[in-house]
Amino acid sequence: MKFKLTAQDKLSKARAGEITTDHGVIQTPIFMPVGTAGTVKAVHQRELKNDIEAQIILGNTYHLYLRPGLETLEKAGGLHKFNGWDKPILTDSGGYQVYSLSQARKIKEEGVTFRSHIDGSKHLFTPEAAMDIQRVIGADIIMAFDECTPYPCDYGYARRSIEMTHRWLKRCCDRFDSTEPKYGYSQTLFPIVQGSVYKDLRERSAEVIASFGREGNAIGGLSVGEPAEEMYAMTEIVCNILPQDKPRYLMGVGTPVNILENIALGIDMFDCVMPTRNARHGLLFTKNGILNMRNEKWKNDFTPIDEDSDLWVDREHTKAYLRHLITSGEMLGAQIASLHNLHFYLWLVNEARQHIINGDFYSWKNAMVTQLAQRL
Ligand code: PRF
Repeated sequence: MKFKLTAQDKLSKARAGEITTDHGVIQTPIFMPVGTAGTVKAVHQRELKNDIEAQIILGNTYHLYLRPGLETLEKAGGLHKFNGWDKPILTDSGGYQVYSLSQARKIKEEGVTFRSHIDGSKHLFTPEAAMDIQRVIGADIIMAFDECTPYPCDYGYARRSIEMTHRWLKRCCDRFDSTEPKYGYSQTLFPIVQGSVYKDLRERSAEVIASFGREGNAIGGLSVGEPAEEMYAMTEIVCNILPQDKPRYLMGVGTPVNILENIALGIDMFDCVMPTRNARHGLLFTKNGILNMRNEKWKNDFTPIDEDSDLWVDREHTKAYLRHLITSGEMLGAQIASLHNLHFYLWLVNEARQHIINGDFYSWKNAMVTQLAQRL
């Protein structure tokens, strides 16, 4: 993997760059659609590629390990071959999904034991297992096995937790560096900064993470219920410590406004289920705020879904039709809304990139944040 900084904003810490992987180039800042189980829910790979020009998608170790399982993924030749997506993929390590989805989990120094949310079967994830599994899945960028602390989290727990996450990182690196990729292209490992909402813990974690000298770094444990101002404060502290010349990935963030504010603080990569999950609930992101397609007011509105958009479904179909699909629980409603929302997120980060390159990011960002906060 290579990272090249293309431009840096003068009035903020925003950067534009380019990550090069063996599956192609990613222009940053970037948003990565979440493809938990090897599919971005309700969106076909061909739509991701041709209609919204997604550059990288995310997969989840936890889900893929449980289903279809490693034997199938290895026989397929890895996730790219299995799902037919030939551009970059990033996998999360399971160090978050285990906490949010599985039952009866126990966190110990060795790793985390948990029960599958699918069939209740018992499993153990260790840092070594998370590396081995991600070698089999074959993502271009793989994530370290960490503990994402809940919010709120008392100081003592958060302090002990980062120390364990750092020890786990050492084990991840040892395993990763002593094993080879399985499918002939290279993989890289990103470590994850934790530390809850405590300034000194975030500083310590960022210093330790940076000292590992990996090709990119991530920030976890944010957007877990803390006020946005606390999230921004933590991002700012951590970005001041993480190296300038490597990509920074803020995990699981967030709303369009969260993304713009964090780009301004120096974040290059984002992922979040929000555009796809909200789409399935009938919520559409637009430049002028959120539209609830379940609202009665769209019942006979025969204007296009989004007149500002250059996405074909936004022009081809009316609000009244999409409202009908969504309120009737039709699958096509979820498909159209998901494509719309992902297109909007990718438009937003690409606009941010162009404004960083043109040198007017800061004023554009402030105007856009105001516009996005409108209530429709
Ligand atoms: N750790 C990992 N994945 C994550 C997170 C984390 O802290 C978050 C927190 N927002 C989302 N996804 N491994």
